Amino acid sequence: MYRGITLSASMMCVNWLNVGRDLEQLEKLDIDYLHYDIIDGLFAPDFTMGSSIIEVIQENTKIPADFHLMVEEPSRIFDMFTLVDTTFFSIHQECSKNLHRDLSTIRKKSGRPGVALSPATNLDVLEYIIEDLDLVTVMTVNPGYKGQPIVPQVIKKIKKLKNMIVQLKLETKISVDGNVNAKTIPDMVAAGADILVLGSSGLFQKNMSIAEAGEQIFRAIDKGLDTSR
Ligand code: S6P
Ligand code: MG
Repeated sequence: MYRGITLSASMMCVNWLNVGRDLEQLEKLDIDYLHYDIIDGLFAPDFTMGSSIIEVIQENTKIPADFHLMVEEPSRIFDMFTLVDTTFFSIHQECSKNLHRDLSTIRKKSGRPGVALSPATNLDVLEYIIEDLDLVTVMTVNPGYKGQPIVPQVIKKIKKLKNMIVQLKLETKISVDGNVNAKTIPDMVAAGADILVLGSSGLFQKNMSIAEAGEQIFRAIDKGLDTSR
């Protein structure tokens, strides 16, 4: 946590030949969460991590999990996961036929339910569900790949969502996912982002250590918080 902003490292962006070293550096930087992207090749292209990979990482760290399922009918695979009271668990609104039921199941399994929204999905879909959420994951790129440019309209979406949460007097957190880096963080944070999912453009940059990238990110958060006042 840096000045009230939660930091979640996107594990699909680690250096797979040096995962242990990356984990050590993430722990040194006091990263709050590890973000695990699970993709089914249907809702979003490509494949990422399955249970065997996630388990190896979890056996080697105490950093809590922030799951992001980009999976059609996600309840089919809920049993794959062990959830505890710190676990963020986001499923896509676009993927669930019974969103309220799925979120209730996540809560019953002790997780912290979240809804993820692709860039083009309207915030209206949250109207009858937002009270049940611990977080909303606002996708700032289209789901599927690392290294994509931000969809610029999402900044006004974050602002609108923040207003909705404030008006309803809720504690729901806003997580932003995709192209979160020194350039984009000031606007995201000023718009109301609480959780930053940090990937290849932010924390896992080529030619820069995780510690150095972390410093850049802290300065960008300062910039965003100082302009929002
Ligand atoms: C994308 C996924 C994300 C990415 C991350 C990439 O489908 O949900 O979590 O891993 O956002 O970060 P970057 O900086 O490469 O866009
Ligand atoms: Mg993600």
